[in-house]
Amino acid sequence: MQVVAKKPDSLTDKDFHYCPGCTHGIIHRLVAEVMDELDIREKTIGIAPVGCSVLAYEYFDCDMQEASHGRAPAVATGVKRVHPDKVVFTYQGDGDLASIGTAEIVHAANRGENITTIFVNNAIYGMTGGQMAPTTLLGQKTTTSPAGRKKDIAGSPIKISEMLAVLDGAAYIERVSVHDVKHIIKAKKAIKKAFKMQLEGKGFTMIEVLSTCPTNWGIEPVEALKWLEENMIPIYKPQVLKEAGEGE
Ligand SMILES: Cc1ncc(C[n+]2csc(CCOP(=O)(O)OP(=O)(O)O)c2C)c(N)n1
Ligand code: SF4
Repeated sequence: MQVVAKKPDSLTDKDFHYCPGCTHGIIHRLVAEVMDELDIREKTIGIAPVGCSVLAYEYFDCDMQEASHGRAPAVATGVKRVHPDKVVFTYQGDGDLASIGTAEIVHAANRGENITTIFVNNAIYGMTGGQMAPTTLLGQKTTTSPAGRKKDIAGSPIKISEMLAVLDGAAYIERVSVHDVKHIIKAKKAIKKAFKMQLEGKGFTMIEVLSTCPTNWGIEPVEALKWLEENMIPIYKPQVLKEAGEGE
């Protein structure tokens, strides 16, 4: 029988532990497909975060290193500096990257570390049952904002990609989404471009991927895709935030 679709070689055979409808699985697949297509699996080192994707090291079939809360960019910096010939990426959620790990990501981007960050923004801490994250939308109800996030108490959602784009060391920053096929195709192109730029030594690259958490949003998987489109896209517009040109 002709094989028309298969698991990428850069994913292990292990079944994902993610909840039904969680788009972490789609994002894992896109990263793995890019590793396959660029033929870099044997020289790639991924850094796993704390969060629902803490077990990413079980799923990516390349060398993996676990980092403690928010420290993935610092760990990636060390790994890349010791092994400049390797492709190094971090895979981090918004609770991990935009809160406890804010300092690490800002300074890694500012230093222009030649690493790639996959930043999964689902507007919540998934792993801990749905705490408010810095990225939680105004009015969004979470376990720690049961009446909805209020600007006078918690401020507005932090737009990390916009923040990092102003830093000289950031070579390429794009925000993408995976709520429908059109956006998934675009997301893969962006991830591939980021890895390619790392191979060319261009400096810090980050792809923010808007993602779902049906479990802690308290809605069904299909509804979650719609919720993302209707509520997250207007605040977190998918776009290229930074693309450094030649000579920059
Ligand atoms: C205020 C706070 N700081 C640190 C932690 C430790 N911690 C546990 S899970 C987690 C990240 C989980 O959320 P996220 O990164 O958004 O990934 P998700 O689980 O949604 O994929 C962190 C930082 C915490 N729970 N609360
Ligand atoms: S809790 Fe949310 S982010 Fe975590 S696996 Fe489930 S759906 Fe995904």
